Amino acid sequence: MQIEEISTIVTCPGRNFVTAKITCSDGTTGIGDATLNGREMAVVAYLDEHVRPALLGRDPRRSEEIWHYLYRGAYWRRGPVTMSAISAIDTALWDIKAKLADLPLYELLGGRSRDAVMVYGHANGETIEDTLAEVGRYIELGYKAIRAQTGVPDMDSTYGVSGDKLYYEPADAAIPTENVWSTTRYLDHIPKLFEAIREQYGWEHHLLHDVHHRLTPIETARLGKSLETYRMFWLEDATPAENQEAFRLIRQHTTTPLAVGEIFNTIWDCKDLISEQLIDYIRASVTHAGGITHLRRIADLAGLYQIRTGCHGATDNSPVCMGAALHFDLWVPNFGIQEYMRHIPETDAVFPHAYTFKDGYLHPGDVPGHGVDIDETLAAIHPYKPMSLPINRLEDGTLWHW
Ligand code: GCO
Ligand code: MG
Repeated sequence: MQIEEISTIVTCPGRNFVTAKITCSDGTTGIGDATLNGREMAVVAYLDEHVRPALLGRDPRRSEEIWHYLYRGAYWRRGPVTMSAISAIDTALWDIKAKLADLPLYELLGGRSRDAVMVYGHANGETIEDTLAEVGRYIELGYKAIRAQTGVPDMDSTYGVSGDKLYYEPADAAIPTENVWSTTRYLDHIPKLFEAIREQYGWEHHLLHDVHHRLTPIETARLGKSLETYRMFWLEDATPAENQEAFRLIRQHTTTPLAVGEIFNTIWDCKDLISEQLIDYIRASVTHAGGITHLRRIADLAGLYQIRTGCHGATDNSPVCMGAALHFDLWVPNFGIQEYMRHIPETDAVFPHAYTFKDGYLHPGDVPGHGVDIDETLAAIHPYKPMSLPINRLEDGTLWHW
């Protein structure tokens, strides 16, 4: 058996998605998500120009060897473009492997370790009152865990706050939108949000918050301390993680659990954070951290240190990523939580899938493979639209972290 064709499908049913599709000589197909928000076409070129020619004719069952062939074979290791391409190929190969075995993917990983996967949804609003109402909506939908974001007074825009409540999409223009940021206003405001949520809804639900890389380490320490009384499930990406040592300082000051890693590509990006126990949840995803083959390696390393998984699951992770992630989550022994930002109905129509939501949990379904398909005819009627993520400036115009 050999790889007969590898194609890339770019579609924009509301937002851009890149999907790699592998067809084998026996007719079996598998797909993987290759979406890199705002840099989609770079991954398409990587797949079409460099990966496809090198893989045609190879045995699709040798997914481990192919992973190393692509990782080492480029000489230029790591980076989001390379790793998104490798991830897509790896996911498609696992999809194929599971279809050949006629089993749901989670069975190949070692079978299920739990009944279903706890997910968190995104409640957000312009004001604390708006966010409170949204938290109530998620509770009614059955969610056990809710991420809460709110607008900050006298700041025109805040990360995580959107007009369209159930579907959040930050990539909003071809040339990056410019936002303005004030750490002082933000730090004064956020504890009030969680105080209000606990006051109104009590202590039954897990609460999460994403800072989106905007604070310094000592500011993070302060925020973590001020949120301790509200028993957060996690505080996410509070400071940029290129400098992993920064987290030592945060750890010395607060017991609020920390989550990092949605932009990480490899085990090397999280090695020190994990081995020094500087975080509690690792956010790496199937799509950006090397597919199933590499993500399970990261999870196993994390397991040695009682760090649990909390995979990135924003709208830019396509339903193909979500399906694969849910098989991974159902298996992974040190599972923590899965992010679940709902896709709009147009996206769901292009990607028919077996996963289902019930009472705050997702289940990947039991069909062979990862259970997600792509309707190529429907995909073709939604052509690619150039879109970028915003940038962020301080009030004096200094470029900051978005
Ligand atoms: C999250 C993320 C996203 C990112 C997005 C960028 O926690 O879900 O921070 O909202 O901003 O994935 O492409
Ligand atoms: Mg995030």
